[in-house]
Amino acid sequence: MGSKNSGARNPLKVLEAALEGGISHFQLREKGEGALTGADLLEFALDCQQLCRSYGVPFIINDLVELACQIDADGVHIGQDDAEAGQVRQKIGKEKLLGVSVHSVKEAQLAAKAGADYVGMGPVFGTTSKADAKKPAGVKEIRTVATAFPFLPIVGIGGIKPENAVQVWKSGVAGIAVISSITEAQDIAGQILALQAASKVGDWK
Ligand code: 3NM
Repeated sequence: MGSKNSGARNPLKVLEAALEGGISHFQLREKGEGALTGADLLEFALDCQQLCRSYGVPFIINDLVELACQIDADGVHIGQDDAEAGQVRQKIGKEKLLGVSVHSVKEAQLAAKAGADYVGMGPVFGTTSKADAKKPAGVKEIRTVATAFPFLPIVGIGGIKPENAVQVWKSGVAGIAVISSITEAQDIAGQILALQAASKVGDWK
């Protein structure tokens, strides 16, 4: 999430509630109308980082490789239209997390070769959180990539809620990435629990 994803609520309070609720990673994605820049963005990023550190949760920055390096973030996530993954890996070093958004086996293969620790795939469902989101793709390609690269962690993204998360978990993802269904939830911890619990549905069969 970014500073504009929490509606009337303070984004740092929303992040804190999500950390308290048990999110495993946090990605700062500062985009869209009114997005913070310059010193304001730096301050917000440092506040998010400090909160994440206090919960021992990795803090990843979307797109802004320079900012990630400047504040020693735990990782960077880039899309296909951003910097080239191999160059980003060189820049951030071996120890940092690198995530790359992919939409096909070919893109996943290139990302893995360039040193990605995980790939993001989406949008699985319709989303209003990303202005330039592609058409909802469902989970078919996730299954294909998961089968082709069983050891490459895939994170599903886009329109994921507790009601539809089971099919995403079942497609072979290692994780799910969520903005609105957490930032808009009244009970943030309860929502996170429901999203996580969806990974267990059917396990006993
Ligand atoms: N990336 P929500 S979809 C940030 O398809 C982002 O790569 C996407 O927000 C992609 O959980 C998306 O509110 C938006 O749908 C995710």
